[in-house]
Amino acid sequence: GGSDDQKRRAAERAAELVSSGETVGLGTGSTTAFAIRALGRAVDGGLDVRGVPTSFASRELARDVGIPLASLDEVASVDIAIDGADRLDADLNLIKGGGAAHAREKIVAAAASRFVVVADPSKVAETLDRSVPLEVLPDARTVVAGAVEELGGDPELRRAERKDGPVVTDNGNLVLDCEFGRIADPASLAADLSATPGVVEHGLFVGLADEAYVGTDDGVDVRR
Ligand code: DER
Repeated sequence: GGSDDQKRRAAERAAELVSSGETVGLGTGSTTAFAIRALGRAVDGGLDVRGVPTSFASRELARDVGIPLASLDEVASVDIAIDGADRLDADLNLIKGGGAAHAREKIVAAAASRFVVVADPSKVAETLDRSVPLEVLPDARTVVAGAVEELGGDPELRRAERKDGPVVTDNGNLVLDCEFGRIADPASLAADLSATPGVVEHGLFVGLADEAYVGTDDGVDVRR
């Protein structure tokens, strides 16, 4: 992955977009964490915002840095959402879900008037070519795996690192990482995955991002 400096540059530039009085969607992952920390400093300096976290992790970090929080069910929309990505292509379509938070992330991203992705250059690809995480109802994992194979994918249950057995999401579901190879038509695959019973949410974010801030060694590359 990219360097912390690259991630920090992108994230801090995105955090500057947030104005007083706004509600901001707080994404999940190490890149967005820099934006959350920057917003915490801005709140100390008088910025008046409400943060809507997308995971246990981003809620804990936002609380630590003093950002006033609103829970997802308290807001009908957010003014701006800042979140990372595992991959982004030239059309700003994304693969997300490396942190298994993509179900809430997508709700917040879709509810945002402005969705800004923050990334480092290692995330950028011509076409999306990485496995797609699916959050699945636990009992549906076998039927969903079969449906994924029908779609040409290779599903793998995401194992936990410091826990026996699989990763369990903040919503109590499991994650299948599905390798499809190069994804030439993300919109079509996204539609097929959304139509698969038992899939709570997939990690393809098609047509959601308004802009991407890609941190480089000497600045931020803004893509719209
Ligand atoms: O889970 C996600 O979609 C995250 O945004 C994520 O995978 C990016 O994480 P990173 O900023 O730590 O690479």
